[in-house]
Amino acid sequence: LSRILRRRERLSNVSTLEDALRLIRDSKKIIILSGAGISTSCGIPDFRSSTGLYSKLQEEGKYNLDDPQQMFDIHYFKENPQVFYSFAKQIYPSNFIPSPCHRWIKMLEDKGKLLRNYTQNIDTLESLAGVEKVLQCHGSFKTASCLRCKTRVPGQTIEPHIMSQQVPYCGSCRTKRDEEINRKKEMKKGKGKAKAKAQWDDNDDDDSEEDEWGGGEPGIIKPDITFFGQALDSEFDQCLFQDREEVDLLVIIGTSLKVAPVSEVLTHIPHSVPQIYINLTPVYHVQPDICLLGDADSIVNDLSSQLGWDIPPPIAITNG
Ligand code: CNA
Repeated sequence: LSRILRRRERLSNVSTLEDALRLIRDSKKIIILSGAGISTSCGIPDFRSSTGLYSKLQEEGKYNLDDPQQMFDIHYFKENPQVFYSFAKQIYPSNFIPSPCHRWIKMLEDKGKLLRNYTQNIDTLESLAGVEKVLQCHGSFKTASCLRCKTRVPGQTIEPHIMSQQVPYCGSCRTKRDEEINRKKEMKKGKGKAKAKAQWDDNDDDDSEEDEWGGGEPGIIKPDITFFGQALDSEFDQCLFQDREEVDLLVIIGTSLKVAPVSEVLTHIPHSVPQIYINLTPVYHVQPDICLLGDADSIVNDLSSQLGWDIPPPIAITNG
């Protein structure tokens, strides 16, 4: 509480749209912390809104989940990968066009004001809008990895599986397994020559050879999006450690701030750094200095026009 009171006292003259305009105009090292709310206008539902994915999953009930969050839970995924793959094409980024919010972030970057965009989104629309200083804190569909041998492949490799709702298995594991089986077969052949003819029958057992490889199928491939129960890439800590020394304004857009550790960015930057929260719905578990409630696209459009800044127009997306 004392921290909140100190902040309120320090920012007692900061509570209006004019203050937000002044802060954005004067700041040179802005961190943008963004979430699913900046992509809803692109047609990608968020998680927690009344029309979001969680209520949709609950309403549909077809996946038999105890809790809609299980869809993105790593332990559940390992046991039931087909559930995620029967759903994944609904969130796969294809044919989406960046929103005014994405383009607003790009505009701040072009003006030399963006320190970094920490996005929780996995849709890569920031990159599509041309933002370079972006950290995809929860990964993306750009790459995918084998849960068993950790081999990483380009995301396009599993696109056909996502579209046809099939679980992809690792080609690299398969190759390693086949090589191992062949190697053992060769060894046995060599040994067999030196041994008495009566023993060879016992050695010719493919199943036991597979078991020695480790058993089972090749690993499941999972898109490199962070599931509940998975740690964030260490790049997140490194960037935050570096940026906290430089940041002069934190702008939080379109997030419920319910997912840690990204939600904790607010407490990891110095208390002296002002915070502006732009969202459809208010938050009660944190106290940003300025809350601008409403549709994020309309708010950033409004802020820009009042500052006399032009948000870049949508980029033409061409197939291929
Ligand atoms: P969330 O918990 O669903 O919160 C989204 C917030 O955005 C809510 O508070 C909404 O009120 C708000 N919101 C929705 N529409 C608008 C709008 N037009 N203008 C302003 N605010 C709006 O999602 P978070 O991002 O907070 O949670 C982090 C999760 C969501 C991450 O792990 C993401 O990977 C995950 N997610 C990402 C996407 C995506 O990549 N587009 C989509 C759905 C979920």
